[in-house]
Amino acid sequence: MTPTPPPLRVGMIGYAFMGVAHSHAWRTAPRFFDLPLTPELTVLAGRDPAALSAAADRLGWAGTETDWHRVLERTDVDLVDICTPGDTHAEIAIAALEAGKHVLCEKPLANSVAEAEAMAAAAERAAASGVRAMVGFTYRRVPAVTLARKLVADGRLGTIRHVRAQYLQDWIADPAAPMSWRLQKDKAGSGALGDIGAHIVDLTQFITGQRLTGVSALLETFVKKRPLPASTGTLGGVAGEGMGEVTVDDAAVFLGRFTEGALATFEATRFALGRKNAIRIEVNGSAGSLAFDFEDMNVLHFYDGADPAETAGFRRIVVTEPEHPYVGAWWPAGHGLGYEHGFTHQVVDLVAALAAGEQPTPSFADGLQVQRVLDAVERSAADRSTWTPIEGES
Ligand code: SOE
Repeated sequence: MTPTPPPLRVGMIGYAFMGVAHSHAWRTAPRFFDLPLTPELTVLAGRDPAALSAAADRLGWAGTETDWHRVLERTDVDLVDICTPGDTHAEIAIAALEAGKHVLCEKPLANSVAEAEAMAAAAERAAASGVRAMVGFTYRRVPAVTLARKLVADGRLGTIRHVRAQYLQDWIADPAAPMSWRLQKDKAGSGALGDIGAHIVDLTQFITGQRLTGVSALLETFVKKRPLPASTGTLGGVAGEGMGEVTVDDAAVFLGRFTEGALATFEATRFALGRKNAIRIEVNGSAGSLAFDFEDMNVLHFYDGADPAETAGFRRIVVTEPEHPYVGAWWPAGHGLGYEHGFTHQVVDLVAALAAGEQPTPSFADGLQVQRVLDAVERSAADRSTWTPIEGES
């Protein structure tokens, strides 16, 4: 019998949508992948004792703490997984790193550049003693996305000319949709921009291997007040009575330029009726093109400019074969993966890096760089000096 690899004892803070996704990943990863460390779901933290204990039972956590500071004090915790709203990330992550715990932190890294800088600095200090920090830009680990990056790195696209990225949802398109912490600046930092725009900033940089050098942006809040729901729902409802003020953007649109000169357009909105979780990325290079849509997440479209004109066309690669990234550990060829698998792959890569004593990616420094892009978008949108009105229009 092969011996069980040593444990990686996890303490997780928060158990809403992301907490559920992460719990599933911690439980599932060692059942499908040969991991060098065995994740143990040691302790779950939250403030409401009854709801916490019910969540711990349902999600498979051995113990609970109603104060996150206690998780950091525990000697039976090796890694702290932060699944709380953005306003708590910096405080928890920095304290956890200073307590010698590895950290996995949900995206976006923080609510401001200043917080993200402090987190990246704490991560750098901790790395000197082998303590690691990673930010959870999960969609990098969708096999079709990982394959897209590989095709670019292998030179199959040549020089990148255009990047087109959209993250489209519609869960608040209805003005009667309830208030959520995701719509409050003090909790979330920004709106569609940070919640979903951050993903496409990270994904386009990940796929192209380049970074954004500048942006020009528009932000809009279409619905300024929303009803406070009687109870919290799956997307972080803020319970109360009457109406609450929306203090973040509902939609973000921006242009960008990448380090090697590619032009880019970005769109992040939760008002695209009919689009549920449409992360659409298209990359055009001198030798080929790629197109991906998360609503058809097992597929990557690739156009090879070297194909003879007679048969050239986008080929639809069904990314479900054992040769594709991560896929071989799952089902027989052709059976497909879903939203939750990205989180499992995130655990797989994180555990591998920790066991090897290496820096997992994306690092807090990567998270800080995305935060700087988000900040530049907000500053650009606030500065109307480059807006050029059309004569005769108001
Ligand atoms: C809500 O817009 C949300 O849950 C994001 O917060 C997640 O990061 C994304 O994966 C799905 O949509």
